[in-house]
Amino acid sequence: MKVLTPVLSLCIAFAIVSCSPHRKENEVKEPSLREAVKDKFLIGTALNTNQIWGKDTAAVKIVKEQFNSIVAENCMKSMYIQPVEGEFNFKDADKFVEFGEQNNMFITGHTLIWHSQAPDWFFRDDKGKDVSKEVLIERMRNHITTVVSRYKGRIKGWDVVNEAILDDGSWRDSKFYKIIGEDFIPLAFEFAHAADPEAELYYNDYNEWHAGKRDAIVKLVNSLKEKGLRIDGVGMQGHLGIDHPSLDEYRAAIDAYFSAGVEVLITELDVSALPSPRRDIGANIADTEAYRQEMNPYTTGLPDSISFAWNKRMGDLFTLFIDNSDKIGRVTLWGVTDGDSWKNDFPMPGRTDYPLLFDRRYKAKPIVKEIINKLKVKNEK
Ligand code: 9MR
Repeated sequence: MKVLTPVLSLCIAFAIVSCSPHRKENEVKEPSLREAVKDKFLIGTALNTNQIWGKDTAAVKIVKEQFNSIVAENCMKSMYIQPVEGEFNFKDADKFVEFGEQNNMFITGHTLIWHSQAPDWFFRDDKGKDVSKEVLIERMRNHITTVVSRYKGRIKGWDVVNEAILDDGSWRDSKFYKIIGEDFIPLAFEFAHAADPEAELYYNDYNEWHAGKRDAIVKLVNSLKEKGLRIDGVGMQGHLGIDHPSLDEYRAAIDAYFSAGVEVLITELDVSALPSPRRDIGANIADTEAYRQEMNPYTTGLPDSISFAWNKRMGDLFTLFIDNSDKIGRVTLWGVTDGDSWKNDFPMPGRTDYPLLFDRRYKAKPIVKEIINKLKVKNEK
């Protein structure tokens, strides 16, 4: 080996020192959400088909870096997955599950039984009349069994029934309820469990902080348990506004579900920054209103005051979730960027809303760092 000149040796020594861990201490990369959250709860996002198929590369990058759990925003709903009786279309759903497995993510199936986005054939006979109770039960059994069995052991949790209860605690008068009665819920849970006994099973709804709805959901959980059926969690969708509902109402609902013996999942979180045409807006897509210019005030960006209020609200919600992480299994955002959000069209079409953690240019909002800091502080305690 050649003898090194003193000058060269000095240069090498300098290079080693500058690469040493001490020198790098100030340059430590911020952890991502998924790194900072550790095992407090899963942190998830809904994926649309552009993301599932890798077309929206910027969003896919965010999903892989920041989240450890995914749910399909639309492609597993019955009108897409079984548009015609007996003809299943698993193309998007297969790709979605593949994405989750390749990235080592917890995969949730959304949703098996929902009055909305269910194809008409589900409830009708060949003369266009409502089918009998027996026929609808068989259709439910076949749909649930086929879909859940296909992803047995791969999809770890299912939104089995979605939005069956109204804010006042009464049953929604859906076709499932009209034709079968309230038994459609235990039946759905029974069929899902039979198809994959290992999968977690959830009831999922919006406005579930509303006292009437909350008490009815607790009653439902108890009755499923009394029947010996499996229910692991209540999904609180979390389509919220800046100042409504109160954190106390939200906390009371988390406590109530946890006390009923199930875990709480925040399943579809978004916080609208826009004025709301009415209170308790919820998420019933039939409740849309005609566009009004004055209800769409921030088309070119949020004023500082609203941005501040939005940030505070999202921060307060995450503080609540972190403080109650013993009761919460997962927090899932309903989309990656503001541009993707369904809130741009609900409850009024064509507005510009700002409900998610990443902006329209795929940039993390300041709240992302704040949430990471909150998680870091909690980790150190
Ligand atoms: O975000 C979804 C949107 O793209 C669809 O058009 C809409 C149709 O029903 O469903 C949205 O997601 C809903 C979810 O599946 C269930 N809870 C309410 C959500 C918002 O409507």
